[in-house]
Amino acid sequence: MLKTEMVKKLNQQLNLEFYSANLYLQMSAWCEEKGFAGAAKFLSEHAKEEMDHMHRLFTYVSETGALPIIGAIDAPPHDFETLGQLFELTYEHECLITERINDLAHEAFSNKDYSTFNFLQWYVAEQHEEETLFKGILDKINLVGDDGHALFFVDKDLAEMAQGG
Ligand code: OFO
Repeated sequence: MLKTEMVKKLNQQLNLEFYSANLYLQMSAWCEEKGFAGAAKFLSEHAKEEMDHMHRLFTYVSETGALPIIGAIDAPPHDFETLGQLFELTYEHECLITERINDLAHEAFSNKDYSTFNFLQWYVAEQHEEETLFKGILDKINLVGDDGHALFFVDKDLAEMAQGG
């Protein structure tokens, strides 16, 4: 049985994961429109992963006998300056998610809610991976700058990364 406050916080996170999915899906549309087909594929695949993050929380809240609640999800931005700026935002967003997960883990631990603390460990590991992944892409883009020719190859890399899951 989860504490009311913990249910509320887990539901907030559930909705934030929904937002992450929408954000990346929306970003994929911008990339597609600008001709970055690889980045579009990568981001739309990643949006599916975010839906998985959402579902895991949904199932956990439900299994503990509480009610998962889907609220109003903020509209993500749909206009970006450059591919670099877009990936800058993805990295910032992942850092924000990591902070939220850490806060949740801290809350669970200090309330001796070891079940939730244990459940959150998957997210702790996942956030480490996601930060590394997005930082790597951002570094690559920053390295080549606005050189269209080089960006073409970065985009090809992203298509391959999407292929590999
Ligand atoms: Fe990208 O990790 Fe969930 O939100």
